[in-house]
Amino acid sequence: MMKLRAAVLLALPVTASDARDAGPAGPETFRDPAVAASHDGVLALTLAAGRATVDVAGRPVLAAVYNGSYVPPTLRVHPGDVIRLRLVNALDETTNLHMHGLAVSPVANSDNVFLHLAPGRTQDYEIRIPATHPPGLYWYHPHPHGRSDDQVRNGMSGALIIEGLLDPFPELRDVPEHVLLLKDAQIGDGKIVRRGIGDDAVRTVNGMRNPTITLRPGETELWRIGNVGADLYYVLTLEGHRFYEVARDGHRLARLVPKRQLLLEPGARAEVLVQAAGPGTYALRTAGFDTGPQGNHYPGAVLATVRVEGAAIPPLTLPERLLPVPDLRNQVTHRRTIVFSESADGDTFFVDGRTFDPNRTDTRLKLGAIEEWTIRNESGELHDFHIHQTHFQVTEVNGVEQTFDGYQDIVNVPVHGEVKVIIPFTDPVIVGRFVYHCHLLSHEDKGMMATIEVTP
Ligand SMILES: [Cu+2]
Repeated sequence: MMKLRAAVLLALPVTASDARDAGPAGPETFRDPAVAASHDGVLALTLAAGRATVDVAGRPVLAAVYNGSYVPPTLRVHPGDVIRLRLVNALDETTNLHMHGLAVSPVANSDNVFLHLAPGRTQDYEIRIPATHPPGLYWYHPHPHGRSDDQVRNGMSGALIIEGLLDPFPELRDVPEHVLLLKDAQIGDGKIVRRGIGDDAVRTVNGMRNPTITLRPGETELWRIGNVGADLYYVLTLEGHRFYEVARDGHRLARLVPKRQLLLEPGARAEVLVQAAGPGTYALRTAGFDTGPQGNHYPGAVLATVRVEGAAIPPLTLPERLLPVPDLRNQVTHRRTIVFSESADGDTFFVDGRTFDPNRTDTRLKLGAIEEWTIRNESGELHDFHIHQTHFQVTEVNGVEQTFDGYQDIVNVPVHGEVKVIIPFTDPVIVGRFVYHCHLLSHEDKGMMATIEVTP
């Protein structure tokens, strides 16, 4: 055990200029998304996809959303629960539903992205969460090839939490928590519009622009932060503070990793402990970002203002170690290489030289395989690799061995570079056919997705 609180105060003294840099405080007080929680092992709910005028950054915007809200309910379930979700398609286009990051069945009316709902149709999904499922932050969003980007950009994405992340740690299990869903909106004439990636994007947290989050000096909170937008990267900093990363992409790390900066690729999540410094005002920012010579660059923004005030709370002593996570190196049964590339005009995107075809099976393997995939990016812009139904261990980035702290389900693939990941296809629940793709959804929609079949 070590006292991290002292490190926060001593290493990062808060100055007057920090407070000035925070920018104008948002008029809104931070609010968590609404919650739909399971009872007696069942979460039953209806999500209606349709166009509605919703509140985005404090103004009315016409958007395609779930249940008339830019930020739909956070689904909270326990391992072993079942989600019975009725999806109503009141849009004038096809949609469907994906549970990002869940290790659940990809067939029938479970997490099956090949299932599509025509306009006017209703589909009952049943998602059985295994009793051994890792606790943490996941998310849900539509996944109809060709329309995923537009639907998620409109606001069709929400959080899903499997309870129990901090349960093994008595000193942490009762810390207050918040869900911070990062979305970016391009707004014109009172509706969501499409511009170049990142151009004039309004960055929001739970649909609010620069809301104020208030903590007491020394108070510790768990922030579950999800990048649930379609295409933008977030690089988060909180003035005068570090993030203590507990989990990445819904997978608890083996240790609490202190970070001054959190990179959240499209689709990625980080669950972090934040321990408030002394009284003051601190900006939660995302930095400007450049995705490469063939890519996009866009400015940063203040996402939220953290106000620390009131009576001080004796800071918790944060544990250094969490629980061991099995290292998959030395267990690899097979190796393969996946190539991301794109056409010179940047309008068509390929996996292994082909665009997505739902009727073709690109990769076949047997349950029990633990594979090392080299994912190579032959284009001049970033892509982020994601595979459904399972997590992976990142072992190398551009030939540099990576520290092993835990698993993830999203990894950035550097421009003209490569990453190595080890993917376990060992959970019998994932038998079936599913997909892997770039999670910049505009790239996925333009072809950068492939199919995989796991057979018993
Ligand atoms: Cu991409």
